[in-house]
Amino acid sequence: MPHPAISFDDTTRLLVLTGAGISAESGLATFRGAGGLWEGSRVEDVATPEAFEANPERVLRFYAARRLGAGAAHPNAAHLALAEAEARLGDRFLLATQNVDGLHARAGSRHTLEIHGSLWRSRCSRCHAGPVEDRSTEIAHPLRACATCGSLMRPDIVWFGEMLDPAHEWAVRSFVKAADMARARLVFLAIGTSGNVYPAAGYVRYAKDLGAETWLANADEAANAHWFDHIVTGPATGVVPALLSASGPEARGVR
Ligand code: BJW
Repeated sequence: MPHPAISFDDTTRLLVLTGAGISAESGLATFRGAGGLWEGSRVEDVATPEAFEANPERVLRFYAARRLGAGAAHPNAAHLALAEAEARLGDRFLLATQNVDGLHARAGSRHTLEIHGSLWRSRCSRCHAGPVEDRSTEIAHPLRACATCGSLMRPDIVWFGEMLDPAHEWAVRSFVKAADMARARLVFLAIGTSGNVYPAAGYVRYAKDLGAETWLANADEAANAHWFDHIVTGPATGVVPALLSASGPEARGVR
C-alpha cells in the first residue's frame, strides 16, 4: 500500500498545527501518553499560574529539565519535511506549533507561530519585564530574580487559564479567511497532537467550516478526530514526509 499524500496545486494553502508527538521521535516526551507525567502530576496540575504560585521551584525545575532535553534533541524527518514544504509554498504555508522546544526553527521553519510560547525565553512573573532569552538548565537551583523588580522570573509559556497571544490567533484566522476569500484550496494538517487543548484543538473545525480539507497524522486516536476528513495513523517521521511530498500520489489507504 503506497503512503498517502496530500495533493497540491498552484493555489493550495497549507495550515499546519503540530503538537508534542512530532518531537517524540527526537526523544522528547509527550504530555498525555506513557511517560507524560511529571513527578506523579498531570500536566494540568503543573502548567498553571496557580502551580507556579504554590511551588515555583518545582515548576521551574520542570522547565529546566525540559530545556536540558530539548537542547540535546535534534529535529527529525517530520520537522524537516515541514521546513521543505514551507520552502516550496512560501506565503501559502503557515505553521502553528503548540511545542515550546524550538525544533521547528532549528529545522529551518520560519513562518511559525509558537502559540504556547517558548522554553528558551523567560519573563517576570510580576512586572512583565522581558521576555529575555533563558537557556538555564540548573535543576538544583532554578530560581531567578527579575533584574527590574526582583520578583521571580517565569517561563514565557502559555499555561492553562492564560490567554494565547491575540496576534497569533489573528494570524491563524487571517490565513484561513484569506484562502476562503481568494477561493484558494485550503488544507489543514494536524500532526502529533491529542486534540485535547483549546483553542488549538478547535482550529480544525474553524478551517473545515471555511472549506478546508482536513488531515490528521497521529500515532493514536485524537479527541477531535471526528472533524478530520483523512486520518493517517503512524509515527510522524514515517508519514509526514510522504504526506507532504509534492509529487506524491493522491491519498489512498486512508479513512
Ligand atoms: C505521535 C508520536 C509520533 C506520540 N508521531 N504522533 C474550550 C473548551 C474547553 C476548555 C477550554 C476551551 N477553551 C479554553 C479552555 C481551557 C484550556 C483547555 O483547553 N483545557 C482543556 C484541558 C479542556 N485552555 C487554556 O487554558 C488555554 N488558554 C485559553 O484558552 O485562554 C482563554 C481562556 C482562559 C480560561 C478559560 C477559558 C478560555 C491555554 C492552553 C495552554 C496549554 N499549555 C500546555 C503547557 C505549556 C506548554 C509546555 O509546557 O510545553 O501546552 S498544556 C500541554 O498540552 C502543552 C501542549 O502544547 C498542549 C497540547 O498537548 P499535545 O501537543 O497535543 O500533546 P499530547 O501529549 O496531549 O498528545 C501527543 C499526541 O502525539 C498523542 O495523541 C500521541 O498519540 C501522539 N504521538 N508519538 C505522531 N511519533
